[in-house]
Amino acid sequence: TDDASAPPVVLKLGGSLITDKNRPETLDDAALAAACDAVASALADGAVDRLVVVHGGGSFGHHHASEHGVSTTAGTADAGAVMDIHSAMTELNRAVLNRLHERDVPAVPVHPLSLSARLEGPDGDLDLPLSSTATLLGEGFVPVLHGDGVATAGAGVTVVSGDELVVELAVGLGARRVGVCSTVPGVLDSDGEVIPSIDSFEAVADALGASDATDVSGGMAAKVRELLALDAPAHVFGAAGLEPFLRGEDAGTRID
Ligand code: IP8
Repeated sequence: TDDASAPPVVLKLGGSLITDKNRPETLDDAALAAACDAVASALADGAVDRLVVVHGGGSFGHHHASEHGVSTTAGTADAGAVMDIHSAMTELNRAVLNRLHERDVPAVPVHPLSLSARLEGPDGDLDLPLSSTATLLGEGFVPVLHGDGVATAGAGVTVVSGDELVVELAVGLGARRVGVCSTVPGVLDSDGEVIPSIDSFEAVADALGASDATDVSGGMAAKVRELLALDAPAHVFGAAGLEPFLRGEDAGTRID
């Protein structure tokens, strides 16, 4: 645990998990508290020593983004629109931080809008410098990033999703394990059953209703494809899987 470059665990808390998606800018307090409890106890007893948290937008970011017609590929040149999205997301981020602090987790915010860019336009790669996050980790903090606006060459500001951030962080920091916690208990097959383990996209493409070639619609198929490409094992699980995941056990669907 003294090795400053020890690989971290990267955990995404889905926006749908920690907010009430039916009410604008409303937390799901019970779900957020339970997630923060699991994080705090895993850190306190050493089950996890280095952790980066990412959270999505849920009922905070998404309605502002869609009101202004902003998405991961459609940008805005309107500073007011950028502020609506960013302010809602920093408000959610503050709520997450507060609840972690209440449990003595040394969480600090890292805001992607101030850090990141799409240098080649909306379809290009995300540039996410990681020196601040890596140094914070080395100093014993738990960086907490979030879906946000992101400067995008030729398009103003687009949205960066929590899922994109998870992939960048996992690759850039050489994550040990990646966890994606949402309201679904895992990747589901066409009968609604959790698929325990996925090691190739072809094996599950039919079950996910996705064509191997094109998947612009995103959703779970795109997520699975990106998580498969990582070196680190990834798990997709629901609230009940968070504690086992943080303890190093399999939870939900293992993607590796
Ligand atoms: O909920 C996007 O993050 P996501 C957040 O992870 C915004 O897709 C700014 C709409």
